[in-house]
Amino acid sequence: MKASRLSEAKLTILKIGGSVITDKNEELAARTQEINRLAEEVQEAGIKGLIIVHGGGSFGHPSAMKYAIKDGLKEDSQKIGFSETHHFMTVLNGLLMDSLIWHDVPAVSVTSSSCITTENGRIKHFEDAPVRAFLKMGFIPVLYGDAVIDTNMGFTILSGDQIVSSLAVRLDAERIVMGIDVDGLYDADPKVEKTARMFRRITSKELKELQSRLREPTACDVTGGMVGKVLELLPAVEHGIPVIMVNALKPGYICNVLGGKKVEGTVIEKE
Ligand code: IP8
Repeated sequence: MKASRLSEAKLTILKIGGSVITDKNEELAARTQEINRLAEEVQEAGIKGLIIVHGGGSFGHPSAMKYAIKDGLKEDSQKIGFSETHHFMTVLNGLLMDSLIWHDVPAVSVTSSSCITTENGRIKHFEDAPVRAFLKMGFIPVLYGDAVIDTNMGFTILSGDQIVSSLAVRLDAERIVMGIDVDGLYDADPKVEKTARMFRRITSKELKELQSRLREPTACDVTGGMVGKVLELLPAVEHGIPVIMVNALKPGYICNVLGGKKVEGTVIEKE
């Protein structure tokens, strides 16, 4: 569905990676200092027209993996795992919401599993009227990767990245900012390979070629780590929406990029 532009305010969608706000090497380990710093940076940037989407990190992924939620409903014993995964996401979301509101940011949590259903893992129905209305009123909607109902599989895991891409296209966003835990997009995993080279700018065509060479994630991640991320962003990039990948662990980067300043990172563009 092609959406009309939302008032004059240009829309930015900010994804905050699960590996930024949690420690993925431990279960349920929130990085509260990073959460607070990022909330402060969002407040300082003070931009109009912003949606925040966050990932699952060590809150969503371990139980999603333990109960094989992404593979769909196969036996009743998985149901408690669905509930647990969704619940842990609401806990992580609550920590971010607490901090945003404490920092005077008019953020409103929009529960992904209550407004999105998928079909074979792809977004099929997205009740986006509340998100649009919140934006129009000057609120900052906050969504997150979640355990969701799937019309064919019973349920599955929906990544925050697919939500970002879908929202960006539906709402005709001006840009997507991906706050990640490394400096940008590399031709190999920079945490493993010292010779990994970072791209300053890459086109969707080059990205498609690169896809097959990027490794699968090492830490627990049911939605495909960096490979999953770049794949999910392609529809938005091909719609003409640029993606800026920056290191959200570096103080000031998110504030600067939101404020339109140039920061070190990777820009993904159509051409
Ligand atoms: O971290 C996945 O979202 P992502 C959320 O954006 C869950 O891939 C529940 C694992």
